[in-house]
Amino acid sequence: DKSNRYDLRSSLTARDRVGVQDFVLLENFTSEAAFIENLRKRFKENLIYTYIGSVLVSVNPYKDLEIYNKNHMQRYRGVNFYEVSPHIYAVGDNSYRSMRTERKDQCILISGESGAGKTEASKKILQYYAVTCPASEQVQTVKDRLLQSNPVLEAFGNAKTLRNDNSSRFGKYMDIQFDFKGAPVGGHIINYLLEKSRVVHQNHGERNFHIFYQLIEGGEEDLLRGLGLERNPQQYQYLVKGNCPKVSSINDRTDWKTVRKALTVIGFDEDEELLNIIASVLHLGNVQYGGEDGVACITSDTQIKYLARLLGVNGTVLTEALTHKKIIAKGEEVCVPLNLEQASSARDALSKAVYGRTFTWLVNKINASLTYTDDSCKHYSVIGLLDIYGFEVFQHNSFEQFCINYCNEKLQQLFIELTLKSEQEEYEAEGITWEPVQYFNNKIICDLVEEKFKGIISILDEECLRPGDASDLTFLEKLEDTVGGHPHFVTHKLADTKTRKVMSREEFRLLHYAGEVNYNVNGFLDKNNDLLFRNLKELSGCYLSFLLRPHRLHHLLNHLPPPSVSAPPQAATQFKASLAKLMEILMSKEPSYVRCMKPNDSKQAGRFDEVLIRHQVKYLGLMENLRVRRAGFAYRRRYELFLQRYKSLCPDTWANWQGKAFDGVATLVKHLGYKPEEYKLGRSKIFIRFPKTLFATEEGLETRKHGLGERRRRPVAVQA
Ligand code: AOV
Ligand code: MG
Repeated sequence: DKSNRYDLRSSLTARDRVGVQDFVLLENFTSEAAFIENLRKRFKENLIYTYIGSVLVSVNPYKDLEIYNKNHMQRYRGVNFYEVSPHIYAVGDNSYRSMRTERKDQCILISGESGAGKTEASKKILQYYAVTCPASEQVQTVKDRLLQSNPVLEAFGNAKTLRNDNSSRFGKYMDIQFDFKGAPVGGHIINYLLEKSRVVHQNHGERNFHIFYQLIEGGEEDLLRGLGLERNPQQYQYLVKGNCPKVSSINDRTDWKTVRKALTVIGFDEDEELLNIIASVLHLGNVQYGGEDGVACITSDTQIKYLARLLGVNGTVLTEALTHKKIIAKGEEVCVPLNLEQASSARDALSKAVYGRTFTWLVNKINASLTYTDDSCKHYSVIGLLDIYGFEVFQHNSFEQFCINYCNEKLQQLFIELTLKSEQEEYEAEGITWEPVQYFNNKIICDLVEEKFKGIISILDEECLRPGDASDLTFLEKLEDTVGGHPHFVTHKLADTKTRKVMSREEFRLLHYAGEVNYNVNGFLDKNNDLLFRNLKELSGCYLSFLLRPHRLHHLLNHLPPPSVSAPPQAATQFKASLAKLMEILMSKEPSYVRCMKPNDSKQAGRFDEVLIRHQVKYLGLMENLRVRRAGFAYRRRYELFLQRYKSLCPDTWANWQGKAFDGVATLVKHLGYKPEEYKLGRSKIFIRFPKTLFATEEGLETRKHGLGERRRRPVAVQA
């Protein structure tokens, strides 16, 4: 639909008000101030999307914009980037078209800090495919399931944090599989390290995972009675730690209905058992200990009764497991009583393990429902969507933030490698000389975290495995000894006086690409070990086996570490390995990028906090990105497309150019009077060095359209 096309001309005429839709068209492209001014202008006009070449920059509007309806989706179908205003749909469509025409797997990498809009962006892309891709009846089921997997995973894997009311507490990579006709026929999700500690503890102002509140606020009377739950989140120890049962932007009751429905669409027939588990975790949190001489005993058996019933386990066995640990001494199994502290942490460890495994199980279940069963059509290509937890800094940062921020560091590394690499390759492929651009490479920080033997994770593992006096503090000392000299690592002892004032003796500070974060080492060893006492492990095995029909049992058991034969890899090492695998997956595909930004820290619509934005522009490397893009040439376009657009400007190409597109373009630019330093002709594309050249050509097009009599010259054209 050509009438809808919002192209360079309209951006030209309205440029003063709405800025440029692609930063490469900025006159003063090295000026950060000009960059931010362009963002601000557009943001004020509700134009939250802007390109840097093919990278989409998005600023969270914190309000619903009327740009996501079906008409909008249709407008972006099969249309080139420059012909319509920038949009997340354009990125989705572009990847889809590349997949179809070049038959190459694609991936869309969405990055940005916590609350910047990554999860929303990934949902919009999925919706775009669900609406615009061809579909048979069977495909419709897959589309529905793909869409409905979101509310389910968000209920169990998202929570309110201080940064974001709907913060993803797990990383998610989703493949959407397409058949040869381009219809989505299946999907597959890989989840990364869920923040399990949230099940048992929340910082002030934060909540547990949404599902708990949804169940309590929205669950039907009968259901709650059956589960032994009261309609009051304040009753549950696991829900009161953050002192934040309600969130104004969240309606737990309606969300509950949405989740229930979504579970049905996915074909979930065991939601009763699933809810039993969720309720059990709440009951488990209310198990209180008392006791003398340091020996823990359970003070009331109300919870045990519920737990025994809900989980179908023997109450006595459960009580024993929550107050004792089994160890092997001299080849024999003995039961040792736990003290109060040990017993509470055993209880919490059980809750975390149960919740974590239930989450994994849920993902597997969704994957099973997204598996394409028709064998006649095995050939598909995929588009992968990556939506991870964003970079985050709190007052108190722990092991979880360490993992989350490390993950962001890896993703930034990938962005740097691939954008620079692909740009370089394009110049090479087109036979044009490449001029390198200086940029900060965060590989040095990735190495600090993950290097074999001497990276932070290795040192952490070493302390975790070391028998004797290993503790969180000895871990910190080891860090000082090993990486103390690293330019991106600081501790209280190593800091200058100014930094020392804002650091405790239990912290180490990493100078991440996105900012400085102090990590408190308290709990690092335990969280990395992620151990369950033997008997709890056995118990949680049968605990969860209840959830599963026999034929599915093996599936879950695969996720249980083998009972203490050899120690499983530590949490951080597992995470590192899964991230390495993720990078491999992403490298094998053709990437597109969405860089999300947060306009303010108060989740407010219309507020553009320049300091905050400047910080993000810096660390996302957007200026470097732009400079690389502009290193030689601001603009490039395939000969065919360039000719088609501007042929009317030259009498020789106007009517019907019969020759090669290359020759047509050569004739055209000669006629237009392009100077040799203004452009280069590559193998398949014309490269234009300055935006003003292109603006002048665009202006010519406009003048032509309005007739030669009424030449409407704009300031930019005078400049040009
Ligand atoms: P995140 O995924 O990047 O943070 P979200 O996608 O959850 O951030 O966005 C946070 C909130 O911002 C959403 O709940 C919406 O209220 C609002 N928002 C984001 N994008 C849009 C949009 N395009 N239009 C309207 N509102 C939007 V995290 O998961 O915390 O890293 O870890
Ligand atoms: Mg998110």
